[in-house]
Parts: sequence; structure tokens; C-alpha cells
Amino acid sequence: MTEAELIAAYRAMCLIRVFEEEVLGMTAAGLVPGFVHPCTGHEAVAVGVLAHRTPEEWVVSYYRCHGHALACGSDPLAVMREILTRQGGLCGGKGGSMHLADRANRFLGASSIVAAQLPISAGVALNEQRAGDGRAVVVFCGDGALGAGVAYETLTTARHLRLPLLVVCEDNGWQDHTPSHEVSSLSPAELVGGLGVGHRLVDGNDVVEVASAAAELLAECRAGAGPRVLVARTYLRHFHAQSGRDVPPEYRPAAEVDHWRGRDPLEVAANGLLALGVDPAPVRASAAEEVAGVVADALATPEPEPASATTAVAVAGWAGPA
Ligand SMILES: Cc1ncc(C[n+]2csc(CCOP(=O)(O)OP(=O)(O)O)c2C)c(N)n1
Ligand SMILES: [Mg+2]
Repeated sequence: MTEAELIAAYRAMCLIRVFEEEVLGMTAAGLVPGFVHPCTGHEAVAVGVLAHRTPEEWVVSYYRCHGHALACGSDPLAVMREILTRQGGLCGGKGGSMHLADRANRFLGASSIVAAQLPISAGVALNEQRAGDGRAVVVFCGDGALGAGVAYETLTTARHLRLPLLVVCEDNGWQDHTPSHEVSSLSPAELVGGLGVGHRLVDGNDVVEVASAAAELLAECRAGAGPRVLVARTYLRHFHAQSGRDVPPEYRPAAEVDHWRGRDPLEVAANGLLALGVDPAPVRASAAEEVAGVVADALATPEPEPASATTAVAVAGWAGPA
């Protein structure tokens, strides 16, 4: 990464972090309908991978999707309005936190059903392969999702058809309230390796390492080598579906939390900037200032008119179920 690229990546990561912290604060205040799955700690994965997708390439996500949408280029105000279910939200304020989608930025959508995004993304990759334009598709998933039956089917089918699909596994070591090692004795990399799918294991808290591996894997996908998996080892700073700013202390071992707090992706990137002689503080401050404006605007936006409930929920021309 060049200095300018690292500054841009650091700013994007800061924006996601502050955005998520604001969302958690508003969740605690009862302002956010439904569940919120924060991505604090995962920022380097979203920003590093999406630094290398082209604007025409589709991205598919899961419920922990705010950072993915923002890193795809979605307007932070439209994302915040969607999470708060307000007018002008990405989906008209009808989808909420877990169902962000932004066609203009080729963010196909997020699924709240664990692993459901994987076969969907394989279908998109099949479409891209048939179009023959050399585009790849990026899909994000958790480490638990790779244990689902559809993950096996997606990877084996994608390998057989040589689909241009980059699966990005955000391996945070947890699956809801259960540590991953209590669910499977195979790591994501072992599981994927066993299926014969090419993969890379990276430090998901180092945006430079993530970006460089993603660039290589995306190039392989575009060149017709078949699917690839990027396993990014990381950690969630908050917890699964948190309803306030503070992590309940009984939830995670303190030593584990401390270990990962010492490996914060924002600090890793900030240290990289300092090593280049760049002060990260104003970069972070400008991201925070932007988010403060977004929060104020979104909170001042009214909820959708009830009459809009039936608009834009079906493909134009579709007459409804027979
Ligand atoms: C099909 C299905 N089963 C169960 C759930 C409940 N659930 C939501 S998230 C989750 C854990 C997923 O863990 P992982 O894939 O590691 O993603 P993470 O939440 O850690 O990002 C479960 C079991 C669900 N949403 N969908
Ligand atoms: Mg997980």
C-alpha cells in the first residue's frame, strides 16, 4: 500500500468503528429497531478486501454488514438512516440493520440466515462467469458459517465449475455465544483445504496484509482459476448482537479480550502511519466528525410514510404470487 492508500484505509476503518460505536449507543438508548450485529474489530477485513474489488464487482454479505456496505462506498447517511429505519435509508428504511443492500455500489445485500449468502454469491459468480467480463464476486461470511451444509455445497460446486468467487471468512473464533473450538475441531483453513479450494490465512487485523492477499486471490479468481477463500483471523470487540455500548463482563474471558485489545486493527494501521511519519490523529478526527454529522442528520429524519410500505418491495411488473 502507498502512503495515500494507507491513509484512506485508516480513515475508512475509523469511520466504520465510530459509526458502529454510535449505532451501539443508539441501540442502548432504544432508538434502533431489531438486532444489531456490530463489526467492531473486523474493520481491516472489510476495508482491506474491498480496496481491491473493482466498482463493477458484486459484494454479498451477512448480518454483520454495516462495515461491508460502508467499505463498498455506500453513503454513510443512507446506511445510518436504514439502520434507524428512516426515510432515505438505503432500502427506504424497510430493511434495517441486518438487511442492507445498495445496488448502485454493487452491494447485493446481506442475509440474516447463517451461510445463506454463500450459495447466492455462487449464483452471481456463475452469472459473471457466463458474461465473460473477467469479474469476480466477493462474499463475506463468519467462521461458523463455513460449518453449514450450504458452505460445503457452495465450495464444492464453485470448485467444480471454477466460479470466480472470493469467499472472505471473518474468523473471529466465536459463533453467537459459543466459542468455535467447541463446535468444530477443524479450523476454517483446514476445512477449506480439505475441499481442495485454494486459500490464504492472514492476520485479519492488519489491513495491509489483508489487502495484499485479497489482491492476489481476486486476480486468481478473475483469471479463471476458480474460487478462493481468504481466512482472516480477527476478533469482535463487542459481542454477537449487542444491545448497548458495554460488553457484558460475564460473556468472554477477560484474558482473551485483553489479548485482542492489544491487537486492534485501528492501532495496527495507526502504527503503520506513524512509521511513515504521518500523524493518524487528524485522520481519525475527521472520520469522527463526519459520523457525528451523519448521526445528527439521521436522527432528524422522519420514519417512512406508512403508504410506502407496499412500494419497492417487488420487481417492477411482477403481479405478486399466483
Ligand atoms: C440458519 C441459521 N441458523 C442459526 C442462526 C442463529 N445464528 C445467528 S449468528 C450465528 C453464529 C454464526 O457464527 P459465525 O458464522 O462465526 O459468524 P459471526 O456471528 O461470528 O460473525 C447463529 C448460530 C441463523 N441466523 N441462521
Ligand atoms: Mg464467528
